[in-house]
Amino acid sequence: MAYRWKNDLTRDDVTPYGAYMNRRQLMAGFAGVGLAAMAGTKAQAMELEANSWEEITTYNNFYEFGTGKGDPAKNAHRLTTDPWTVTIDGMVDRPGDYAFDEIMAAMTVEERIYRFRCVEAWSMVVPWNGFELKDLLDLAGVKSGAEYVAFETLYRPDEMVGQKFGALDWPYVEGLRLDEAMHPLTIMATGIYGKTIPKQNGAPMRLVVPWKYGFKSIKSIVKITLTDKEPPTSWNKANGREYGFYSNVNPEVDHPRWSQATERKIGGGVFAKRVPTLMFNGYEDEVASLYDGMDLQRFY
Ligand SMILES: Nc1nc2c(c(=O)[nH]1)N[C@H]1C(S)=C(S)[C@@H](COP(=O)(O)O)O[C@H]1N2
Ligand SMILES: [Mo]
Repeated sequence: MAYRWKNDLTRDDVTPYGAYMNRRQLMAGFAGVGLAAMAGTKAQAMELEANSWEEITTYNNFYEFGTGKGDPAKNAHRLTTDPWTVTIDGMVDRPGDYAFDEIMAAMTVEERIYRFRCVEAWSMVVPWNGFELKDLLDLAGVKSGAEYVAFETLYRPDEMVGQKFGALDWPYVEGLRLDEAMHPLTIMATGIYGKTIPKQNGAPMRLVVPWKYGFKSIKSIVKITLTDKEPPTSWNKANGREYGFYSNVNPEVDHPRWSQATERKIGGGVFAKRVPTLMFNGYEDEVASLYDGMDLQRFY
């Protein structure tokens, strides 16, 4: 069953690139006329527009292919994604190597249009295609006593040119609490705009946790481990004071070096101004209860 949530982003919010450009030109035409009048409803509507294919696939963070925003689009073509195997191990009933094709045959892929908020304070809206992580974990069978899920990206420096440099400790690793991993909003994305997910976006399979900062959404996953201990995570290892395990989007908890109260929407055009960041990135109704009683300043 498709999970229903209070979603304000529909297929109608996904604007084809051409129409999007026309609209930007149209907005530019208005610029001198009635800025104040435009500020209300129209600016609000713009906020919900999905980003273009171009924006989503050329402005990336994927340090395995370089640290520049344009590096992944330039370098990721070297990555071999077929064949692809995902090892699922640890506290599961059916540990083993799962072929990507075998996983896909067992999963139901659907579209999820989600806000995506990087800890660097930029954001996009992405029409993902994917399946619920819960369904994959059920395939392997989570044993009682498991409390966390650890994820690992491929380590293959021949193809991932950034891995020749020490920008991060390789392989990239991430983790979730089991209840976060089982939440119906948490997906494994295998596509964007109904097409196979591009390599720079984490082919063939990457995590998407829409209420957390983007770095939690680990790309090109080759290993998933169920464990009873909080697993190490790449950015926390790199700088634990700045990046915590939870990393829930929270406008009230600033990064030590910048405010998280607002964000810059990629491709905002002439009206590009920072917009307020939403608690749990706008998914508060769905996920706040996961953190009942937790001090969100302390567990950042
Ligand atoms: N393996 C891996 N996963 C990663 C990253 C990375 O460098 N390596 N960058 C993260 C960060 S910081 C962000 S913001 C998102 C970017 O996803 P996108 O390029 O699809 O927008 O991927 C995340 N997943
Ligand atoms: Mo990020």
